[in-house]
Amino acid sequence: MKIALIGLSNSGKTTLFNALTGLNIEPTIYPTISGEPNIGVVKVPDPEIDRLSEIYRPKKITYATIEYVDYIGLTKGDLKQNRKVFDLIKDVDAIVHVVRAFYDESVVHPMASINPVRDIDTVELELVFGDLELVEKRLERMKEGKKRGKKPDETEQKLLQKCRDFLMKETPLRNVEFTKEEIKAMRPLQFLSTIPKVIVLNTGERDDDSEYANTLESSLLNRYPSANVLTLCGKIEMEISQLPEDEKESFFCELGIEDPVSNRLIRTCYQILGLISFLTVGEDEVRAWTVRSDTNALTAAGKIHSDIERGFIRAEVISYEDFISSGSMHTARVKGLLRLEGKTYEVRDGDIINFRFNV
Ligand SMILES: Nc1nc2c(ncn2[C@@H]2O[C@H](COP(=O)(O)OP(=O)(O)O)[C@@H](O)[C@H]2O)c(=O)[nH]1
Ligand SMILES: [Mg+2]
Repeated sequence: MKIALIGLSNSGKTTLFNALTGLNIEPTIYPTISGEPNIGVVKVPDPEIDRLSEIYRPKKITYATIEYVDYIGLTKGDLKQNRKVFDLIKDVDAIVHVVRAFYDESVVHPMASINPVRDIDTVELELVFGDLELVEKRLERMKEGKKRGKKPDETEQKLLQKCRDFLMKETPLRNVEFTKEEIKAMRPLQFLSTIPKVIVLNTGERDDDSEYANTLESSLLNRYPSANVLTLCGKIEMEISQLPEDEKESFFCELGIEDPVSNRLIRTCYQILGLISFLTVGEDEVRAWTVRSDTNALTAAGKIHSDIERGFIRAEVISYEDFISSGSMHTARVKGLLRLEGKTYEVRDGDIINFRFNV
């Protein structure tokens, strides 16, 4: 899974990137407008994999991974500059929009004042403008093709016009209803405003900041009922992420933080993207596989290897809970807890699966 951090300059993207990845890229006081993107791959913490690895003691343990991308800030009204960001993030699975809610006079705000609602609307609008440009370019190309005698694809033309109508009204395509066919046809176009989005409110580190953050969070949810909002203090999260493992725990207790932001953000993304994990176990490898929640056994097999999909016979399935309560695969089998499922079986979160196949 790939997640992009976006937002205005100095909203705390690189700070959050560090908190999420444990890396230590220097955050800057002055807005950065060039340079290379920061990319970090982290494993998805998974207690089930930990436990299964203790039981199987495999040669290799493979967690699901997330790739985070952090780049320059978006600029209001500068589509040419923003296109650099858009080109980099158009294929990500989710966008995390970092919104500045901390007050700090030593850190300039590109729009000169702290106003999270304005910033959210500004960034959303830039995504909409990016999509609008794309739609218009494609429609223009169709028109030119027609002049040269090429028959335009009417279905696509209709779809593009529908998108344009909404984008002109400043509606992100995420909020528009599309048919299954339309969604399929839209996928290769890589619209930005269809990408699922999490809003991260980056609040300050003082106690009175957290009260402000709570009020802000509820007013945001009033204004954008379908938004996914996560409130955190990037600066503190980053400091924690740089601590040695054994010190982290006590720090969390001290600050009353239940869970590091990296875990909370991953959970939120899995939820909004409708993702689940199934597991494979053995002496060679214990591994988590991330799939969409509507995945059937055949597609899950293909995720591991196309040969397994092609030669699929049956999936031998047991839930993680049933396996743990049995103590071993042998006992589970004797108790009849292992099920044989066919190609159309809908995989559930935490299923331990052994695919039987023949090639
Ligand atoms: N006081 C305070 N400063 C922060 C916080 N998060 C980020 N900053 C500071 O804001 C500046 C810009 O942060 P950075 O992560 O580089 O923002 P970016 O431009 O969005 O990548 C840096 O000086 C950070 O230390 C925060 O929660 N509180
Ligand atoms: Mg940065």
